[in-house]
Amino acid sequence: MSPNSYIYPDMAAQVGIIMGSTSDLPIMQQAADVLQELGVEVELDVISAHRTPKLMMSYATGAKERGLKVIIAGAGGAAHLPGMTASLTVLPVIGVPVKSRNSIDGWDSVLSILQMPAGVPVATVALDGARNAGILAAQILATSDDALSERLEKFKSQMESKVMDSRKTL
Ligand code: RP5
Repeated sequence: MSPNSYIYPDMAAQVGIIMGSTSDLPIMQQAADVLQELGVEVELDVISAHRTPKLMMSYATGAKERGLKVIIAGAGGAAHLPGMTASLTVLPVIGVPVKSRNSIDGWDSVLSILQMPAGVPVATVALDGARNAGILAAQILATSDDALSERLEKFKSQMESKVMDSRKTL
């Protein structure tokens, strides 16, 4: 398959989750898991800004046309995938800095994703914060999806109940 004509099978996905390497998967899976809990269709792929730049370009430029609404991009070290993806699409991009094996201490991943130039925003979550990236993606989608908004309300009240219950165990 040519990297310039990459065809994704999951035409129903609303959120595209991409990561620089399979080594990011244990973290990035958490975004997919929470989105699935919330009933949001996702697609998951490995796309490297440095090792497969043409694939990144074709993914990012075709994402909106394929029906994606939000992209979550995770990478570590010199983490250029989220920012470069954001430069190629008008879809909102949520960046997940990963504390990867080539990361010095995590700050390199955080700052590479966070410190974007004016005009090209990436909504950056905490180091290894893929679960929050998934929740934020759902919240973005929920601005035009009442059923999802309802599910998010439930999700939040379950979190509240858990904390309230934990107070009783102290
Ligand atoms: C980044 O380099 C990837 O996103 C990953 O976090 C890190 C290490 O990649 P591998 O050497 O494990 O493939 O580009």
